[in-house]
Amino acid sequence: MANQNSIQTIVGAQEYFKGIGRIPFEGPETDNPLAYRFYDENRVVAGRTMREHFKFAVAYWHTLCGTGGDPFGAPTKAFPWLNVQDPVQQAKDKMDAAFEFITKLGLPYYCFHDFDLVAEADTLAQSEQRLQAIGAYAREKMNASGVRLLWGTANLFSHPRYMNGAMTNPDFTVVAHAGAQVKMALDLTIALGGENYVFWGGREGYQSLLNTDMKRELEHMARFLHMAKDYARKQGFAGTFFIEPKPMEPSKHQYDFDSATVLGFLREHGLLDDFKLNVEVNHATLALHSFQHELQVAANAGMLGSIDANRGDYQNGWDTDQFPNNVYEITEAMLVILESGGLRGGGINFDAKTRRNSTDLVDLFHAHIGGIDVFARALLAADAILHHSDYRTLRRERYASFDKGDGKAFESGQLQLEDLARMAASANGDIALQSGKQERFENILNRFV
Ligand code: XUL
Ligand code: CO
Repeated sequence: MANQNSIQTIVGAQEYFKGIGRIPFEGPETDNPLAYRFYDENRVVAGRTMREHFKFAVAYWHTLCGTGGDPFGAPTKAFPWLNVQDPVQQAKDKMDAAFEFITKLGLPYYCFHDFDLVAEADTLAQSEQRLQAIGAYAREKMNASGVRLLWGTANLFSHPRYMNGAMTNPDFTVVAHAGAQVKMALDLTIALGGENYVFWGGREGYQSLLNTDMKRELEHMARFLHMAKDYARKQGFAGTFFIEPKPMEPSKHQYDFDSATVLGFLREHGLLDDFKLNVEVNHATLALHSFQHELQVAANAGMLGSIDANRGDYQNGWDTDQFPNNVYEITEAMLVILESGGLRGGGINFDAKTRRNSTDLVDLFHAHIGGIDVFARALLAADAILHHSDYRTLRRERYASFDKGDGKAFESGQLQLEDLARMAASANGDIALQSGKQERFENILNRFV
């Protein structure tokens, strides 16, 4: 990855993060706040380097575009790359800042929505011209830095035209417009060698069922996804499509509620071969699941594609998108990821924002360094739990009665319900209680975290 010299070639006309160089790995004992303590990109854990395990990505929307406005107040962050008003020049300045930032962190990937890169224009044709201009610039930056595109997506939720949905809008003219936008976003993603493409349905859902034909809207969504997939495949896109589940916000109820709901939808509509899941921490908790649960549901189906990394807040019930800092929560996640053989096609995208009052540019570094180190630490802990503790043995032992005899016959489908009745009758209610040992399992986690 880029050393100090190559960083100089990537910094644009203006250096935005002055005084900050390539973030080094210095180990757990360092006092340097701008160093990694656990993320040593070349360190091999469970057969892969940390860099390969995670495929960390910077999220363009929060990190380059999120200036801290909220429903109660104005933006707080004066990002210098937003100073120029001309949309294409502003987009180029922003991209200079993005690549300087990603390269200084030493991360391999980024992710974007179409109109994070450059402001949407008044017409589709003008928007397409702008996207092509910034796409060409991105290509140069990617070649110079070696940074790659983990996934692209289209913003189908911000513009007022999408207030009643995009793919699921009751008005066909809006659905068609969404189609044009997705086509452009796919073209751009493919042109930039994007490895995956994401659908997150912020407005694909409803506020009231009284005015909603849910069945029809879901069928429209499936039809739309098939069209997008067919188009991309025709253009030679070999990557994976991800659906990102979320239960609510901004819609009261979103159709992609959680992993189980999305899996059912993909299966019902014949989309399992091309799509996988992009699971986000704070979306899992909004669905009243743990992150680990959502990952496990996806992994069970071989559908764990990618992760949007962040965290929620225990004291409130919305999508706070904070940077991950809970090693215990992420260790539980890394257990699922390691045991299921890793993410399928995707990586770890920091879909997270610094707080509104974190107004220094260096705060963006602190946030990412912290999140990256949490994942690295969690990987080390999870690997140790799997290989240097009796965690797996203890869990397997709980199911030992299915490894032989009648239990094995049950598992392999050789028994009828009448057989269970006969076996239970001969046991005559003689059932020894088997402890679940939850606290012992929790102690193993704590020992390695
Ligand atoms: C919103 C969210 C999105 C998607 C991409 O909660 O997570 O940023 O990740 O559209
Ligand atoms: Co997300």
